[in-house]
Amino acid sequence: MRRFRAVVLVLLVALVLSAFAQAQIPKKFDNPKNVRIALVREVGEGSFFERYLAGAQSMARELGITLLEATANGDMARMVTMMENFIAQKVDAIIVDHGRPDPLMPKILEALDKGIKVVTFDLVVADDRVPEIEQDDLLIGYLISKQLAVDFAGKANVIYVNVGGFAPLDKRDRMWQIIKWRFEGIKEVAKTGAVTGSTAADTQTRMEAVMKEKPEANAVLAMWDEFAKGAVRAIMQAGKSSQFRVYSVDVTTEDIQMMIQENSPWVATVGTDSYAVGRLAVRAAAALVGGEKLPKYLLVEPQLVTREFLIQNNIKNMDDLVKALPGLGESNLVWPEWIKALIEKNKK
Ligand code: SR1
Repeated sequence: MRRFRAVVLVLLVALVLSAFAQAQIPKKFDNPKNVRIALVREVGEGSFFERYLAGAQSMARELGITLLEATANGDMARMVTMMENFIAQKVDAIIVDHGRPDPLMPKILEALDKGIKVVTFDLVVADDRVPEIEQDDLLIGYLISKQLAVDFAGKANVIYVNVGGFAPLDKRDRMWQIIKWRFEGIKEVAKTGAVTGSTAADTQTRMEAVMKEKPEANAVLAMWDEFAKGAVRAIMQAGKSSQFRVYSVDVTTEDIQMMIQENSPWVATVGTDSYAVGRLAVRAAAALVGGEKLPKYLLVEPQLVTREFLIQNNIKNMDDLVKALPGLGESNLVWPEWIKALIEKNKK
């Protein structure tokens, strides 16, 4: 009996010690304000990226760390300079957000060499030390392209709005190519799109011209919500809502409001909540600084959202949508015990 009690006691102590060890906040976070994480972004325009940044800032606030943010507005040379500046400042981690691998890779390697942790969002990096966050863009491309093909029973004349050179857009494009191969009556009658800094307005102008050139078009597939906004405005202003159905990627409150408005041709979108993605990016960077080993691929699962679903469920904004589709809420990726403990500690 005495032996049994001793064994139970040892087990209990081990259990308590292991829980304590798991939740032990790394020394580096004794004064979390001294942990500096840089967020270097290629693109900042539009409601997706505004919401993403708000999410990143909220996570930094909860962790009590310092978030330094810089946006290159599409200028790759500027993005490289921003990386150099943050490396020179000896930040603890850098989140590299979009951008091209060729110019950025040397700077990523330099950062790693100097002990700076690196995580990317929407940038493919051939280095096992660098976790990549993405919204599972192959799945996004598949879900939205398939929705279009099935809704149109395999026959549509599609204006495709997308551009190459951005990792998420390239991945989505792969799936569109497969859907066209599978459904031969799905025709791409025109392709347009550019990322300009005023992408929605410029897409609207492009779309006005394409609609005149291709009067047979009856669908739009837009691989970014900024593209979709421009296309929807052009269609509605031309009074052609009944001729078109618009399919897109991303979802924000602004998108929801455009989808539910009367006569909106915007019928479906596939996306995640970029607020949760921004939070994940900062959490992942902090976890690396705290010594965690993360998986190479951190995929946030996207969801299909239709106009019909929004209207039926009286959804008017992202808060309503997350309540109706909880899978869109906080990501369950990268939650080591000590991060939870740090957040709790900061609440006191
Ligand atoms: C210019 S790239 C735009 C895309 O980046 C993010 O992946 C968003 O989903 C957006 O569609």
